[in-house]
Amino acid sequence: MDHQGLKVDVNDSSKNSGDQTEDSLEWARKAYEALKQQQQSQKTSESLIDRSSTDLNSSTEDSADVPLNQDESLPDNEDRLITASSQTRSDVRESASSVKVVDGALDSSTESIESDASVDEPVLGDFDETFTWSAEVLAAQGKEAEEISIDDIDWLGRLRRGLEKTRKNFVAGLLENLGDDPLTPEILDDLETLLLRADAGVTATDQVLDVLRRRLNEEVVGPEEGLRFLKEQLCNLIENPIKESGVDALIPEKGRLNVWLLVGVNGVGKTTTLGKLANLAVRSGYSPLIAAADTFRAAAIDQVQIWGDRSGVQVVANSSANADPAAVVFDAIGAAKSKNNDLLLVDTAGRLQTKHNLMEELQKVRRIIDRLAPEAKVESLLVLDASQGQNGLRQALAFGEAAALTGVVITKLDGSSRGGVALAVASEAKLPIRFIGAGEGIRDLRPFKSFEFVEALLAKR
Ligand SMILES: Nc1nc2c(ncn2[C@@H]2O[C@H](COP(=O)(O)OP(=O)(O)OP(=O)(O)O)[C@@H](O)[C@H]2O)c(=O)[nH]1
Ligand SMILES: [Mg+2]
Repeated sequence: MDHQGLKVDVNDSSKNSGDQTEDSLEWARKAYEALKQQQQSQKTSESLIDRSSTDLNSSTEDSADVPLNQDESLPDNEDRLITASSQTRSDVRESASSVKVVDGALDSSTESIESDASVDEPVLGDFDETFTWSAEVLAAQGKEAEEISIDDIDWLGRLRRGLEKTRKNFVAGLLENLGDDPLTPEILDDLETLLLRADAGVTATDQVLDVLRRRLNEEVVGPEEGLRFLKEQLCNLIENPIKESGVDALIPEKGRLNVWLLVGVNGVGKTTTLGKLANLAVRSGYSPLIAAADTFRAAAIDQVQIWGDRSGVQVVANSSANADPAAVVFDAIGAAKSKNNDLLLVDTAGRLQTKHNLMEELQKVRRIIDRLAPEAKVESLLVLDASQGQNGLRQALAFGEAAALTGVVITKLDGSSRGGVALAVASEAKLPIRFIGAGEGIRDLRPFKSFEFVEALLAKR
């Protein structure tokens, strides 16, 4: 983990903790003020846009709810979402009212798109403990107080809330044991139990404990340093597969077609993740297209269509009974090429690894993509329900062969006490975690950052 850019070193042991708290608070206050101003100027510019669009086209009714890329002026816009470029409100509006592709047929009506994405639009909350914690996490990643966005703060709050259950079991026990005294071998034994209980898996737990025990053999380790060192170890472990992949964050490559397949067992959140990704992509200035390749359940197409509509993203589907998923993907690639979409999100049917024919179906989809779009950048993302913990992971690993997995999306971190499964994903599946979902809302998904995850997992307060 690179901490060189630290603006506020929350772990600087040369400072006494009173100074640190003051520094962090001061930084947080500055950030809060900057965000307040940002929100204010955004409101003003929004009302200006609204007024001018009403003047220009008073009959346009479908645009009011379309997500707006909030802070185009922000320098860290690219970091905030999954991309570099920004999108104007009118771009989004255009895509929202453009041609829809359903059942392989073109429907050029500009019917009103029901978009409720803005229901989740983050607003600046109070200057409270959640805010100061989130600000601290951002500061520790080297951000300037003026650089952060409401989105950043909002997400960290969601992430921390999402990990509450895991934390309650894990951190409460850990801190109770740690107390004010230096680490002891007994405390490490307890930590081992806690990690296993949080579903971190045997491999990851052994790895972390080995390093901690070795350190403890060499010197006395105080509780603060113990916690810092533990966080560092957990971060390193999760980062390993990400580093090995050579790609820090999964971002669609501009100027070429990216195909992201979402695969996994039944009900883990594939379709929901696809809907959230489509929204994130639109907000990030991409032009996504959705392939409804879950032809197994009749209702699946409707579900995908609703998600597509929420972000104004077109859906390619074939509603005839027993439609071949590979044929849907075939049509979708054709549509994406002709319309210059840069990201094709493919929803697939949930399946168990024991269903041989379904696994073959997945391979067929993969072959079609490779044949039809050899130039495309293909990602095969395994969607994993955190609440299923290790069991889910084991089941899911069997996907590896058929789907040539390149990464993992962890969903349902909210409400799960098994957030530690992220560690098992890294150490056992050796796959990079790319996104995490912590809620059912359209914005409850973000690119995975190990530092933020570990901080949220081990947040003291
Ligand atoms: N709490 C919570 N619920 C989620 C999350 N992601 C998905 N869900 C819920 O999980 C349920 C299943 O989600 P789907 O997206 O339909 O799952 P799927 O993998 O597509 O399911 P199949 O297509 O039937 O295999 C829905 O009720 C979602 O709202 C999450 O991050 N948090
Ligand atoms: Mg689904």
